[in-house]
Order: sequence, then C-alpha cells, then structure tokens
Amino acid sequence: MIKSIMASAIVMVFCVLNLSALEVSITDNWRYFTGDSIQYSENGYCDKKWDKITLPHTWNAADLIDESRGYRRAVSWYRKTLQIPEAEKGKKLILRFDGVAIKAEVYLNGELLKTHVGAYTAFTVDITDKYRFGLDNILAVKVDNSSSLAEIVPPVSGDFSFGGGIYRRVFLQTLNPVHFDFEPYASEDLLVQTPNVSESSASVRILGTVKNESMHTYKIRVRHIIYDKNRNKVSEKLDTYKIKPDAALSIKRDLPEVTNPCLWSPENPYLYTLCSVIEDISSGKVLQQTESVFGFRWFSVDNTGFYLNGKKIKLRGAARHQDYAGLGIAIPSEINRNDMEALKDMGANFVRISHYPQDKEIYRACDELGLIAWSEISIVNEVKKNREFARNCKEMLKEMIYQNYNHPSVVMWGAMNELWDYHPEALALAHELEQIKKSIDPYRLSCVAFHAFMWEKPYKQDTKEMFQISDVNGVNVYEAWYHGDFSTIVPTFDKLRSYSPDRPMFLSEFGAGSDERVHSYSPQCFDFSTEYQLAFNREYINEMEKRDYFIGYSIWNFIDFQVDGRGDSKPNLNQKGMLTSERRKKDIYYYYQARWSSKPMIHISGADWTERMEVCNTEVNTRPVTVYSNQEEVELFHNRRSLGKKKVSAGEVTFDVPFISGKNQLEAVAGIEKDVLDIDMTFVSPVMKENVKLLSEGLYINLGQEHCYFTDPLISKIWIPDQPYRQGGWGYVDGKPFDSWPGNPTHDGVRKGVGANIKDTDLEPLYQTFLLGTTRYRLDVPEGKYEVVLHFTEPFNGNERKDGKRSGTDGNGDRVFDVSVNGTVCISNLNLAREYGEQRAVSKTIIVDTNNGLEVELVPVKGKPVISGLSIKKLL
Ligand code: GCB
Repeated sequence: MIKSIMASAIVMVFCVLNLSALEVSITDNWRYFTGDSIQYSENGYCDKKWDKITLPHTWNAADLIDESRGYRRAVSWYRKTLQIPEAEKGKKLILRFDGVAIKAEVYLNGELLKTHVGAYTAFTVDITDKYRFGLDNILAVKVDNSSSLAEIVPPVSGDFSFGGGIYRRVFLQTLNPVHFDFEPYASEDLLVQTPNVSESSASVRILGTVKNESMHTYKIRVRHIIYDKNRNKVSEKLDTYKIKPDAALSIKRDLPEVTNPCLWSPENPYLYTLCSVIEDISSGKVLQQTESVFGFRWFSVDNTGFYLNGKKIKLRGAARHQDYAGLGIAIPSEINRNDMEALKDMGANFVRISHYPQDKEIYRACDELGLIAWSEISIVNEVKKNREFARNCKEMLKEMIYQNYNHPSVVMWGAMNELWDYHPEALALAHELEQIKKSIDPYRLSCVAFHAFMWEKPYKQDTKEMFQISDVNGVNVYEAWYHGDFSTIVPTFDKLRSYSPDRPMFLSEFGAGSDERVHSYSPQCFDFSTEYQLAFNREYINEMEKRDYFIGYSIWNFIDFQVDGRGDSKPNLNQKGMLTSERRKKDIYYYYQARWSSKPMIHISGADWTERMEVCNTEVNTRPVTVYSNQEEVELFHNRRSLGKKKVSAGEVTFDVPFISGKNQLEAVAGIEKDVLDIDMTFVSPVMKENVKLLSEGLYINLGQEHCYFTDPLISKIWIPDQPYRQGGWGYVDGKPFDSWPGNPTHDGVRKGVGANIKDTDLEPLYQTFLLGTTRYRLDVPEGKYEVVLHFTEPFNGNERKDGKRSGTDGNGDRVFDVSVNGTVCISNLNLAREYGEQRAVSKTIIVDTNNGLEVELVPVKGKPVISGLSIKKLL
C-alpha cells in the first residue's frame, strides 16, 4: 500500500516538474525501540515487536513532564523498510533528515552510512550505491541523546529539555546524477546573494556547485531565471559548461540587475523565485530544476537603530522554542507556521529563533509573513574546552547558515547565549565563529546574547573582549523577576550599555511567568499572576521604546515551553509565554497587540478570570478593569450602563467597575471594535456567620497566599487568599506565610512559598504557598456539621530541611506535629516527609459538629507545623 502511494506520488511530481529533483516524505511506518544493540541495524533482525510510530517522534514527550526529575537520555533505535520504485534506478537517492536529536547513526542494510551530531540541523545521507532495487532494504537509525554528548556538542545545559528522537521529518530526494550539490552541509541547492539593493535596482549573485556523478561527460546549459510574484521574468542568465565524470563545477554567477525591485519588508514580504535549470545540451533533457525563494532588501545598524530599506524600524518580537504541550520537541510542522502567524498577528516584526535552528517551516513562514529573524546555534551557558566541541560548533554554524541562506527574513546569525565563563577557549571560539559567519555570509549581521550579570558570581568574565566581537550585542535582562525590582531595570540597561557604548544593542530576552489560573489586584514579583506579567512587560516595553541604541527587543518567550524539573507554578514549564503551551492566548498577548499592531483591536483583560470570589461586605465592590486597544478611545459598559469614554494611552485604559454580586457583563466598544466579557462575582462576607449559602457550596482558602486568587479549573472552585484572624471572621492566629527570601527583594527567585513540583496534584499554587509555624487557625462559622479538608505538603526537600532556620524544622531536619479540630486530636505525630515523601500533596478530611466555630490546632512536636490550604463545606 505504502509502496503504491509513494510510487504514485513520485510519478505525479515527475509529470509536473518534468524530471526535476523531488522529495517524498518518509515519515510513516517506522518501528521504534527503546534499547541499543548493533543487531538492530541488520536486515535479518525481527522488529515485529517494536512500536509502530510515525515521525516526528520523541521518546521524551511524557517523561519530560512527569513528576520525577530527569528524563530518558540514552540510545533508541528506529527502523523502516525503504521502498523506492524501480523507476528511480540510475538516480541519486538521498535521504534528508531535518532533525535528529542529538546524535544519529544511519545504517542501510546493516552498513553505517552517516554519523551526525547536533540536534537542530538537517543532514543528508547518500544511499545511491547502497540501495538494492528488488530486495528488502532496511533503514535503521540509532539515535542518542545521552547527557555525555554535552562534552562534544552544544548545548551543554540550558533552560530547555534535550529530548531525543527523529523529531523532524525525513525526506527521500531523487536526483539526476548531474545536479546542484548540497553537501557537506545539506545546504540550499544554490545560495542567492543580493549584494547591492536599492529602490531602483538590485544585484543578484548565485553561488553553488554542479556535480556530475555519472560516468559520462556532459555538456550542460545552466539557466537561471528570476520570477516575481506574478511569475513575470525579471532577470535571466544562461551558461554552458562541459562537466566531466566525478567533477564538481563551482558556480559564481552575477545575474543582470533587477530594476525597480519590490522590496521585502514586514509590511510587504515580497518574495522572488529563482528558478535554476540544468539541461543536457545534447538531449535537451532537463537534468534538474530547482527553485530558490529569496527577497530584495537591504539593512544596516548603528547606534541610532536598525534600518531596513533605508527606513528605521524598531525590531519588536519574541523568542520561540520548538515545543508543544505533551508533544515535547516532536511537533507537527504546521505548529511552526501557526506560531509565526500568531506572532505576526500580535503585531511583531521580529522573531528570535532560539536557542537553535528550527524547522524549515519557521524560516519559510518568516519570509512569507514578514518577520525579521535572528537565528542562532545552540551554544548555551558553556563552551567545553575540547577541540571536538569547538569543531562541532563550527560545523553546526555552517549547517545553519548554508541551510537557511536564502531567507530574506534572516538578518542576524547568532551563536552564543549567556555563557557563564568567558574562558580563553570560549573567546577563541567566538572569534572563529564570527569569522565563519562573515566569510560564508558577508551580508548579514552577527549577534550574541549576554547574561545581564556577567561580572557577578557565578559568572566569570575578566574582559570585555566578547562585547567587541559581534555586530549586535544582545542582553538578557530579568530585573523585576529573578533579581531587583522595577527601579533596577533602567540602571541595568545603563550598566550594560557602558560595556559597549559603540555598538547597537538588543534586548534579547526579558520575561515574567504567568499562570492563567492565578490573578491578583495587587500583583507581586514571582507570583505568576497574569497581572504581574502585564505590569512587568509594560515597564520594559516603555523603556525600550525610549532607547534608540536598543535596535530591538524580544520577549522571552512567545510560548510557555516545557522544561524538565522547572518549578514555576505549573511544574516542568517555563511560563513566560504570550501563549500557553497549548497555544491559548494569554491577556498579555492582547496587550502587545494593542501596543504593536495597527490592525484595529480591543480586548478586555481578565478573559480567563471570569469566575471571581472576593471578600466584601458592601453591595458594590469597585475594581479596576483594563481594556487593551489600539484605538483612540474606549467606552466601557457594565451591565449595559456606560461607565464613560476614556482615552487610550499606550495601548490600555483602565475603568473602575462597580462589581455586584452575581452577573457582571462588560462590553468595551471602540468604533466598530467590540469585546464582551461576562464575569460571575461572588462576595464573601468578612463575617463568617453571614456566609451560610457559600459555606454550603464550599469555601476554599489558599493558606500562605495573601494576594492572589487561584482557580482550580477541574472543580471550578476559587481558592481565595488567606488573612490573619479577625474576630467573627477567619484566618491564622499565629505563624505566617512563608516567603522564600524574606526582606531580600533582590535575590534570585523571590517568591511566596517554594518553587517545587508538588507531586500528586496540579494545584501547585495551592501547595507551594503555606503557613509556617501556625499553631491555630480559626473560622467563626455558624453552628452546624462541617466537612473540613486540610491540605498539607512538606514543602522542603531533605537538603533544604537541614537549614532549620529557613525551613522551620528542628536540628535534625524533622517536622512533626499533631492536628486537632476543636480540641480533638485527629492526626497525631504527622510527619509529612516520612509518611508521604517530601513535596507531595496530602489532604485530610475531617467531619465535625460545632456550635462554637472551628479551630484547627497544629501542635508542634518537632520543628514548626506547615499547612497549605483549608476548604470547608457545611453539611447540615
Ligand atoms: C535566560 C535563558 C533562557 C531561559 C530564561 C528564563 O536567560 O537564556 O534560556 O529560559 O532565561 O526564563 O529563565
């Protein structure tokens, strides 16, 4: 079946292209096995028991995001029976792997034909002489993502996961033996340079090689034709050559200038196509026809900004990882395109393809949509000092450039991100890479991304030499997230500027994480609220727009991406995205759209905060609601009553909305643009006795959290923030919410609670925050029968518990306490770490009758008690 589909696909393409090179994907009917033996390469080996899979595939989709740290980094094998139609006999048969992570050994019929290291670049395997027509041909690929590979190939480490697999597509290409060469870097068939471009004319230079891998001498005609979008011929050149068997003929051909070229830009991503044909003069047969898509644009940078086609533009965009919820790195190629479309639609004109070259589809989308790209190889954090590592870095750089040479969207080649030790080998490598970039591609800029803390431990930097190597110095700044606060952002920019006042700079990263389940009216650093993410980004965007020497800025990251072991409020996820990992747009997406896009838009913030519960004892609770829009003026209606019109400033306008308990419909209008948001509001009386109805539905209190609301989407319940006890109400009588670094707002990872993956739950925002040292928690509930659920976790791991001062344990790192409700001991000697394991969610349900309120006592036996949540429901 497969065979016949492939055969018909090939025949069809042949007819259309008249004997040109073609590609057929070979992504289906693979077998996969978790294990390693050289026998797996052999034709006789029986793989019937192996998993049947379709590419793209990674074996780490699940274990990256499970509850245990680490993921499988080892060898696996893939096998496939290759079937190539007889009609292809005599052609060159090439396999192109678009991405195999991290090391691939490709065998055909038991013979090793290619070894490739590097997860992010394509490679080809010539199987022409090894494929046996009429016989079974077994293609076997040994794939290795062992951590030991970090010794020889980047990335050594990083805030992303290094999943293994044949995670991009594989193609079979069939070619005439006389063809344009793409080896050794799986490069574009021909490299198209546009050395001089202006509004009136554009020069085109073509670089490439024609190879004759046949036994005969050929007289060939090579014709290059440039077509515009409407398929009008705008330039042409014809050459004739004689090429002997086994010869390679290098081509360097200037084409007649194109007059009045239509320039490529984000507003008008106009593309031309170079069609290059090799013809056999004696037979008139087309031996190869290849199309190279490219564009005409010129650009430059200096201290005053980035100029495209003579016009200054600020580069505004985001970085993007190749990752999707539950899929890891093995994403369908359409997701690449969708992401770029969403980015463009946000109003961006730029993307940082980080931290490595990505699927071809990304570059194609950038060309077609008009996104200016920074593309980089994967040297992150560290350069190993051995020669093989350096060699592989250089090879990877060449692969990236040769494979993506013609994309007009790419303006910057990068290689290094946030090295923490600029040792002599790293500096030497940086110089070499710079030289490679410029020699292969003299028309593009080079760039590098620095950590903002280069001169502070653990970073090692004795010299500013690195700042003098690239054309553009990128800096990754996380003030007001990992460090500092809003007041330290500008001084950090100024400090970084002083390292290289002569060079244009780029804010290559800045970002704050958010969780659409977490909201706050008084957002704070590291609380993962949607509102803090907005406040953070607002601050940066405003500063960036003021500074010309920053030629652009790029949000970290366009999407939430999975990182094994990361402890944000959703474990194993870096949550700084504009979109969730499933690609749902967060509020912040619309804020950027309002700032950057000229396409009329309006959006009421809080689209994922439509169920609210707040403590309030008045009929009306006035709360701010922000509307994002790029229109001049917005009118907001609350339950159909106008709250007036207000001028939009810098993409937003805030209204005071008099929320009532129950339905609140908001409608924002600007001209013909309109957005509607329905918010269900529940008021909780501060006098507990007045909450009878609510208590019968259940009241959920997030202990240790005093300013964020957290919605559990599974049960549609809102965990309200906690408070100290007040007579008639509820709250903790003693102890206090745990802060990771109290009084030290400039330390890494300042946050309420701990950044741990809490096992057996998805409710990290509940369990990560907790009261420490609380011995009494009171709720002055009315008389009745109650179901009380107490939520606990031992929040610290064994090592952390050794620091008793911080973790509240005793001298041995132990924490033991009794739990009693209204004087009756319900749990004695609760040792969470010992009984359940540390950082694991534990709930205890207690049914109690009371006519005198409820008091939960946590009586310390060893160390200080902890408690993360309390929910209560009135049964009778
Ligand atoms: C950085 C890194 C990036 C991380 C990011 C973060 O500086 O370059 O790889 O993901 O910070 O979110 O911590």
